[in-house]
Amino acid sequence: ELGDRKPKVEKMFGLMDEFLKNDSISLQKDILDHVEFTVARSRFSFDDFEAYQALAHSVRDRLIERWHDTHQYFKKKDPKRIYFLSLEFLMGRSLTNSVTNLGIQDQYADALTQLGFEFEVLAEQEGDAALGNGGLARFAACQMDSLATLDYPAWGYGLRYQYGLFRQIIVDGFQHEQPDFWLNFGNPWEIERVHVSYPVKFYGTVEEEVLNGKKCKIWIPGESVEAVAYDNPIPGYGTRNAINLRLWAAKPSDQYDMESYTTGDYINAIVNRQKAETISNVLYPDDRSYQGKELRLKQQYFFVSASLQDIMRRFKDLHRSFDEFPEKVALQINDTHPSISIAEVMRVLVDEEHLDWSKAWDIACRIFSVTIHAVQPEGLEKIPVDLLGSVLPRHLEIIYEINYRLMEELKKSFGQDYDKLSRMSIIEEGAVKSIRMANLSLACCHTVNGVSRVHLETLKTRVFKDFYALWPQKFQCKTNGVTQRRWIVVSNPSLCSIISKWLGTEAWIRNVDLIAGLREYAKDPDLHTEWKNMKRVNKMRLAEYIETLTSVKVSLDAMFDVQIKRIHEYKRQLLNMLGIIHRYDCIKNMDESDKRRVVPRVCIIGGKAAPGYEVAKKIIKLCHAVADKVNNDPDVGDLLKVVFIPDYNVSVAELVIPGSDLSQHLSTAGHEASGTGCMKFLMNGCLLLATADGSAVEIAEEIGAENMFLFGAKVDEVPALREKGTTLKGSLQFARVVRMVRDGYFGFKDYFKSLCDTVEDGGDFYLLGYDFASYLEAQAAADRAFVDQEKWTQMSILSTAGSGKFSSDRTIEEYAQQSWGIEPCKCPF
Ligand code: KOT
Repeated sequence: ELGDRKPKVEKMFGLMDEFLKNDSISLQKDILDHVEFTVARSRFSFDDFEAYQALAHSVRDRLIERWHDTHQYFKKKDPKRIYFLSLEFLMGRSLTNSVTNLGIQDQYADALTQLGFEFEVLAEQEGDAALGNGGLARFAACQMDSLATLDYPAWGYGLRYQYGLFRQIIVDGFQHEQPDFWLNFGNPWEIERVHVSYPVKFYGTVEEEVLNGKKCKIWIPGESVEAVAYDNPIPGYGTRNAINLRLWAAKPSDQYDMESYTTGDYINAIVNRQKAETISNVLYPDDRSYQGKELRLKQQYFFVSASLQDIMRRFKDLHRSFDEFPEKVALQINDTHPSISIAEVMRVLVDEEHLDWSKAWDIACRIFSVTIHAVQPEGLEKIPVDLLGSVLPRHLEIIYEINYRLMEELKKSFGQDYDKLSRMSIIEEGAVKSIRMANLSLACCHTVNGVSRVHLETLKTRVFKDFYALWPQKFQCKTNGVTQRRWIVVSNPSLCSIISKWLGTEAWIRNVDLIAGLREYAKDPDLHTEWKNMKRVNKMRLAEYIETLTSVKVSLDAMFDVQIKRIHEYKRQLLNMLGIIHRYDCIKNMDESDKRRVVPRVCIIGGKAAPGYEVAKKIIKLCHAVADKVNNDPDVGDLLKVVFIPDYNVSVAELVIPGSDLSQHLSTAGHEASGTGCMKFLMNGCLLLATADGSAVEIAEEIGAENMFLFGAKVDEVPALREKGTTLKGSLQFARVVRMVRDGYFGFKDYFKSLCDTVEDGGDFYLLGYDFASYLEAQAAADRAFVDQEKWTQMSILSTAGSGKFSSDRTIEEYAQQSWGIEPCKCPF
């Protein structure tokens, strides 16, 4: 409230420069000012971390400037906006990405050199923002970068966890989890918005009321928690647009447990209040198993309710009638985790805005679309009815009503086919009666997106077969992509310069289709020289990192063979390990002249296992057990090294990917929805050894199957192979390597027994035995190709040249046009 006081706007403008200046001197001054006044250290005495903090704050100022302008412009133009709701965002570090996208990286590098610092060294001071588990969350981060770069009026919404994904430490070869308290030293990239906050309610009862002669329901909640906004500006590249990622933190509400105060229990009342904060405390680390936990449901509703209040407030600022809502708002839900938002929109429109049910449902159906990342029906989220009824009683009623109407509609198409009706029902009967969040999403969303062509096919023909028969037009393919800004420009600057030099332009950074222009030079000896140098320097950096972490020295002449991703049985890190054991066994049985023909390898594996996932943890231990034996065997020397990189995260990926020669993507066909790691390797000119699964199928189409090493059973062969079950025996070679593990060749005999059982004794659900022979052939083909370095380099160039389709810019354009109906809104100044 300013009362009578009038701000002297003109005077204020006069005092401020139009924009912050980006010349070297101004940047140096700004950094020093932040050292002194933000970090509160003397400018004559500060360390690298403090220098990083000051640097980050000066970058943040520049981000905020553009972000203000963008939002003012969006407000003025009022275009249809896309709201991207995701429970997870895996942003990684922000510094280098921000200065790159702002286009002031050289100026900053220069300013720091003048001050006696090195940009890269300071950038290393930053910790990762790891508010997500894996593919789904990194996909959300890449989407934000593309949305900003392509000038779309977009907002991201999520949760500001105090603890991100656990840190993995390895003790005696076993994974241990430690909390990631990433906010310990402050987070310069976020802006706390204490005044942007909304109450979010839980529990309580539902009562009936008569309003204007009409019966209606009101929810009398039992608990209220405050959601406070933390804004994270996301700058686009080559544009002044910067969009917002708004993350919610839980704070006690003033109304929280008022009773305890009035009964005089002051201390306990305060202690109880603090409990509210637990909602946004910690990220769930199991990425695809649902345990029906109350806290998880509260997290989902908490961020959904706050986001929708924010979205509706923004809409109501400019519009009177919800009739216009679908023209101004598109809501994208990242998997079914935010799908309680469908019931919440219905509750607000019907109970609070007093719209008719059918009108409200029509609006909901026009605004929502969903991306499914799961492949198996078992991967679909279910919430026990009792739990939902207790935490969100009104929402449960609404879901029942949605289901009742859905069933009535289905009966019109399918008559009394009760089997089908029960499969399609949102309510699952059974020992634990549950809500099928995917069916709720399918009933409402106008578009259901699969993340690769193979995946969409699985959704249509298996997972959602019945829904596909009814609503084929809802199902769309939006093959994933990754942002070339982070995965080439930021993480592999030498490759970036080579590409720009040979294409004669930097335009590919915004228009990645141009990268195909490299094909023309795939055989050019000069390009080959530059390409090989780039790879060697990146390998050197990776080798140093490996030595620092694991004390293993590796040869730069060896093929760097990498598998980095979450540890899962279906991703078959075990197949990789068994392949390594086979290689080791072969070397052990060779004479010296045979050994001279062996292509030396450094096998690098990295990834986290969910804390309760025993089999995955055993695979990690096996990596270490094998590494111990192999790396210390004088018969082997540089011919084979095995390295497990601990605590795999986004910044580790940025270091490892540019230094890899070969990358492995071994999922049993039909199990990887898409895979996005493979796209990052592809962009960086690493050759792919992969099954014909997820996006690898499309990669083969783009670069030619002859430029990668494909192996294994095909998607449509897998079910029949499984049928054969116990009669299906792996090769003798397979039996031999499994036996080595069983017999304790690498120690820990009893511990590994159950791991061996998963691929033998009639088990082998993921068909490691069946695929083993073909896997070894693909590995042999990779060895042969590596010997011919000219050929290898050519394949590498063709991989980068063919990676254009896998930019998230393409993915976002498809979403914008086919699902959201939005247009770019470019800030003109
Ligand atoms: C999460 C919950 C249930 C089922 C699956 C998931 C899931 C899937 N989490 N991450 N994913 C991955 O998402 C990526 C982005 O779409 C895909 O590339 C990858 O194949 C999925 O495994």
